[in-house]
Amino acid sequence: MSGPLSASKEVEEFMSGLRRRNPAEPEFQQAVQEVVETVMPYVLDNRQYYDNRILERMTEPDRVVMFRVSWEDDNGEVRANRAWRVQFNNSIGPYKGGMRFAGDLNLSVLKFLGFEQTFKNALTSLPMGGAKGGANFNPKGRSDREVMRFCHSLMIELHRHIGESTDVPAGDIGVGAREIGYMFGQYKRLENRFVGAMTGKGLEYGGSLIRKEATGYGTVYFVQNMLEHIGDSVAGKRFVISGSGNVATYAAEKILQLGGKPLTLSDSSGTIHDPAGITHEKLAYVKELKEVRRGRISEYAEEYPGATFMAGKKPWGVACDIALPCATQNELDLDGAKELVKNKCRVVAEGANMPTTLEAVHFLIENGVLFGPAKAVNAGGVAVSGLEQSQNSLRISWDAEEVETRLRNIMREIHNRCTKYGEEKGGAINYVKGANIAGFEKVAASMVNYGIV
Ligand code: NDP
Ligand code: 2IT
Repeated sequence: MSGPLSASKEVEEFMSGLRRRNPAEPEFQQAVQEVVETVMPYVLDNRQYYDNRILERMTEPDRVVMFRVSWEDDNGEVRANRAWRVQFNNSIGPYKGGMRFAGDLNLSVLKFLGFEQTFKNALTSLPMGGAKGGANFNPKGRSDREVMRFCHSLMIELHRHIGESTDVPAGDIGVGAREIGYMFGQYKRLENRFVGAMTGKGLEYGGSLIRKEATGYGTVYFVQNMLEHIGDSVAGKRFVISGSGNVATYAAEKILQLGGKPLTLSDSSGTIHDPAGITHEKLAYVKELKEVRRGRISEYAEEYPGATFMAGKKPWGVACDIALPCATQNELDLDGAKELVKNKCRVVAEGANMPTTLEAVHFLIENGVLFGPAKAVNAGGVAVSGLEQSQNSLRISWDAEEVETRLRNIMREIHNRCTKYGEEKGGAINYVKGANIAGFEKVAASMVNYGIV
């Protein structure tokens, strides 16, 4: 190929082909669009990537496994669910990524997550490829025994496709310590081998200290790096946070440790706003509420009458300095972004995967909000999963301080990579561009070395 090519025309042509090949997959199309918009000029400047059709190959998963999970509920009724493992790209290491359980889960969501994971894992610098999996199973309201039977049944098929050097699943929405325990227990039984084929394991059986905290802590470390880059800090800042699960609660914990003030948490029913701030004591209540009693965030406002519960509302209308969407995809739309800008929010950092719609991302960046994309911001979770794999292979465990120091350093390095590739004329950092190009470069260079595979 020769002659000058226009990036915007190439993006348009590429996306129209991708939409044609992947109809009815809006989340996957959205995740690819965000990457291709920023990476195409780099691809045109580095013609080996263009000529080797790297973007075309990177947007096609290596394989997708889809299977039935049959199980029996507590009433003796037979149930059938659908499960998947999307093994997206193993160019730089064994597949790695979480498992999600959600009633409305579908292939489009899992393909977007597996695609994102490939870039995120590359950004950590650890040798991990990208994958994602899960099932259209809603664990809410299910007994422990029902969840156990479901997880055991799922692993009867999944175990054939995973392994410590093949594909290493972990948790995500609806999959926490309980589910990992049931899945890993069944894996070990079927394989008759005790190996690090899953991460996020309990501390008693090969898990890593700080893995549980890692995504939330890493999110706030990334924000700390963004602020330090402009000569500021977390201390005294007001944060709005969505979600009240693993990522949200440990983000709030690290904010408190660094002297910031978390004001909100949410779940799929609504948002609690606590103008006095969510303290360590109140956070301990939330963890117990969500992890042990499996209750709803609305109960917070009954426990702490200074707080209000806003049924059906997202937190973006609450005035803040920094917003952390930490629940689910597309939860922060253009209207939410306008509220944040109106209230002079300065930083938005994605603790969840793709929580911001594309038009909201564009609006925030155009209005001077520092925007941290998921694949950089929330990479601390999978990074500590990578450290869990290393500890399992070495048959040792590091103490909490050692793991957290490594996590902090990895988040700083990811920030450095974003600034290297994302610096605009005038010195401002476009973190979306920086993260996408840095993640792309490592995977793309490996693929070129492998030849046409
Ligand atoms: P959890 O299951 O622990 O918590 C999820 C939270 O998000 C809950 O408060 C849940 O509320 C809320 N939520 C889920 N679905 C929806 C929805 N459709 N609408 C509104 N709220 C919703 O999951 P995590 O905290 O682990 O994951 C949160 C996000 O972070 C996800 O995007 C995940 O992919 C991402 N992530 C997680 C990592 C990890 O290590 N766990 C690593 C990197 C990213 P409710 O209880 O009402 O459903
Ligand atoms: O989205 C994610 O990065 C995760 N859910 C964590 C994946 C992992 O393998 O730890």
